[in-house]
Amino acid sequence: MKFVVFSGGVGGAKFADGIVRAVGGENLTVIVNVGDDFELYGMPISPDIDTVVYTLAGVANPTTGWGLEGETWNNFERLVALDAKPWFRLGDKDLATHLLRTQQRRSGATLSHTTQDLARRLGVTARVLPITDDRLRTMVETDNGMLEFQDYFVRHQCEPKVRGLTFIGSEEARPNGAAVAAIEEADCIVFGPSNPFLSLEPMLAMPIVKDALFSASAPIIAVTPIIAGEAVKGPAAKLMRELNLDPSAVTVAKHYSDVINGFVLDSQDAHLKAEIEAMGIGVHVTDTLMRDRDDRARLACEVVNFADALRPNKLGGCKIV
Ligand code: FO1
Repeated sequence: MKFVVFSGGVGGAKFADGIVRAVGGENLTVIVNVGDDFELYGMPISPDIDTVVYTLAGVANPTTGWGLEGETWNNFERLVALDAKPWFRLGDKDLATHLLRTQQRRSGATLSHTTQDLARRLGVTARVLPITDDRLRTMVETDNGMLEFQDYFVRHQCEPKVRGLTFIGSEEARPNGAAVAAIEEADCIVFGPSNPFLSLEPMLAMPIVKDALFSASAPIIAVTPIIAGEAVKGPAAKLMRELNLDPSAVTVAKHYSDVINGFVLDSQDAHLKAEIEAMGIGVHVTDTLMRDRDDRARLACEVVNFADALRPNKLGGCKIV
């Protein structure tokens, strides 16, 4: 069984962790957004990659979802004391990841290599692949002008009104060959409950990735990141309103409708099922909120069984380990 999960940060990472428990890490490839990546103090930072790796390693910060558990902030507080006005919180432990990656990248290693290396050091069994080793950057067009993603998301706390999104490099960047092969060979592809516009769209905006999804033989299932008109985490609903879209699961399904066969809808939105089915998309209704690790595994297992129902050749279901 070969599973592929497309992930941004926290939501997709938690779902991928559930898939590991449902089918085993050796059967999972997580393809991760790099549109949020940027440089800080000369160090390359890959927030979504780190969130996925830390979550799969069981060491993610349970409160924030990003960064490491048991973190201390001496370095950040020192920068404050030096009046360096830091705005992006790199914890003391997390800093080790960035130092290591900076050293490796300066020696010529690709982001794929540094990601694989970090995952191995942390004992992650799933394969974690950045969507590309080339430059792909999300730019947010706002009332305050064009902002780099982390400038919008962290420095400005998603407050500026969004007018549009641009993914620099989406046309030119070469997708990760292993990611394209994983899509082609997959038995099941899932778009995790990440922000469809900020986290998944940078990857889907890459023509070769979209083409690979169009020709994939596996069912493609999206898990809703919107419940009862609100995002589980982050600015997805606010962003949708600012882009004049109705912040609902139907809008998410419509957004993905050219590629997906299945949609996982939250029980609170069960009344929207028929509207999504009318787009020719199969719908599974369940509790999609992942409060703890058991929720992640239960949701993942339901998605595996839903995928099986959508496939002509059955995978044989799922048992949580
Ligand atoms: N998000 C914040 O809201 N504030 C932060 O200071 C912050 C620091 C940070 C450090 C390392 C890391 O891997 C992620 C971090 N994030 C922070 C999360 C991250 O910037 C966003 O959640 C993602 O880019 C969106 O998926």
